Amino acid sequence: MYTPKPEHKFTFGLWTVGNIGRDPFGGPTRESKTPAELVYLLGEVGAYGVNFHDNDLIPIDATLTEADAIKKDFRKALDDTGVVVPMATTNLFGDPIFKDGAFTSNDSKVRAYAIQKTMNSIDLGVEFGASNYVFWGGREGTETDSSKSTVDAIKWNREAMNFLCEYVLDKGYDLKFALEAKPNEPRADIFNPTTGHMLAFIETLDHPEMVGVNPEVAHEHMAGLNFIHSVAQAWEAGKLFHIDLNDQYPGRYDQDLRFGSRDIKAAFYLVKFLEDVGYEGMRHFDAHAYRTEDYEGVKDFARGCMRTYLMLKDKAAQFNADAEIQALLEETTADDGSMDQYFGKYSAAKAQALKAQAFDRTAISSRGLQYERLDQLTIDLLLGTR
Ligand code: GLT
Ligand code: MN
Ligand code: MN
Repeated sequence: MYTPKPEHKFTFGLWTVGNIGRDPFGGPTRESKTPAELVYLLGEVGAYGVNFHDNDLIPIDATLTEADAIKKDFRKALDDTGVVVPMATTNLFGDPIFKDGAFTSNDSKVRAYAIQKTMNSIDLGVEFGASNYVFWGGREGTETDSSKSTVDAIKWNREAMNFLCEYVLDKGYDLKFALEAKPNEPRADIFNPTTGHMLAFIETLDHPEMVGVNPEVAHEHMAGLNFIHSVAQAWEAGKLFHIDLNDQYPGRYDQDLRFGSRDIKAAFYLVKFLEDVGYEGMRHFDAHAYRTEDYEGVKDFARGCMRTYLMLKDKAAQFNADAEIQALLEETTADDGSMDQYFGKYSAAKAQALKAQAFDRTAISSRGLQYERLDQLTIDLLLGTR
C-alpha cells in the first residue's frame, strides 16, 4: 500500500543519498559512491527520479575524457533502472571562487564565471532530460554589510537571471527555472531569504513566466515561518514549479532531516495541500541520512521519506472523508448569502450600501468556532485512533 510508484514523482538529488556524512566538526562517515552507483541505489528503493548539480555528476576539474566516461556510466544506470532526471542545478557555492557570492559577487570576473558555469550546467541538465532548473544561491549574501550594496546585488542577480532566461530561449530548451530561498547558512545572511522574497523578485524579471520557486521545508522553518502558507502563496500565484521536502527544528542550522521526521502535523498539512490542489510536479526529498548511518541506513532514510509521504497522503484522504471533521468544517464556513451583495467588483453604490449595513459584533463574535475539537480530531486521526 505504501510502495512508491513512478506516478508519485518521488525524486532525490545525487547530493542527498550521496551525502557522505561530513559536517563542520567531522569528516565523512560513509565512503563516496559514483553517480551511477547512486542511481542503482535509487532504483532499488523505488524512486522515480534523480537530480544533480553539475559537479555532483562531473567534478569541476574533470577532463573531457573523464566527463564522457562518467556520463556514459550514468546514462547506462538510468537506462538500466528507468530512473529519470527531472531537475538539475548548478553548484555555485563549493569552489573558493564563490566565497563572496556568484551572481552577486563584487568581482565582475566571478559574476561572469558564474553565468558561464550555469550555461554549461544547463546544457548538461537538458542533455539528461531535465525540465526544471533550480537556483539556490547559498553564497549570495554577506557576513558584513559594509562589504557590498544590497541594491547592486539585487540588480546583478536580476541581470544574471534575465541573461540565463534568454539563453534558454535562444537554445530552444523546454526548461523552467525554480528559485530556492534560504535565510542563512552558509552565508551569515542570504539575499532573498524566503519564498515570499523570491516571489516578489520574480515579478521584476524580463520573463517572469519562465521562473517559479522551489520552496524547502527546512529553509522556511529556519526562518520561523509556516511552510504551508509559503507553498500555498506560491501555488496560488502559479509559481510552485518544484518543492524540496525534508524536515527541520526551527532556529537551528539547516538539518535536512528525513521528511516528516520532526513535525508530522506540518508534514501532514503539506501533503494534504499538495494532493488536494493536484500539484503535478516532483516531490523532491532534499534531505540526507543521519551521519550515524551506513548505506543500508541511507536506503532506510530514502524509503522512509517516501513511505511517510504516502502514509500522510492516505491520512489526507481519510481527513477528507471523515464525516465528523467535514461537518465541523461545513459549519464554520456556512454562509446564508446575505453578504454576497458586498463582495466582488467595487462600485460606489456597493460601498455606500456596505457603509450603511449594521453588524451585530457581539452576536457574530459570540459563536465558538470549535477549532479545538477540529484540531484534536486531526490529532486522533494522525495518531491512528480514528
Ligand atoms: C544544498 C542546499 C539545498 C539546495 C541544493 C540545490 S544544494 O544542499 O542545502 O537546499 O536545494 O542547490
Ligand atoms: Mn536545506
Ligand atoms: Mn533544497
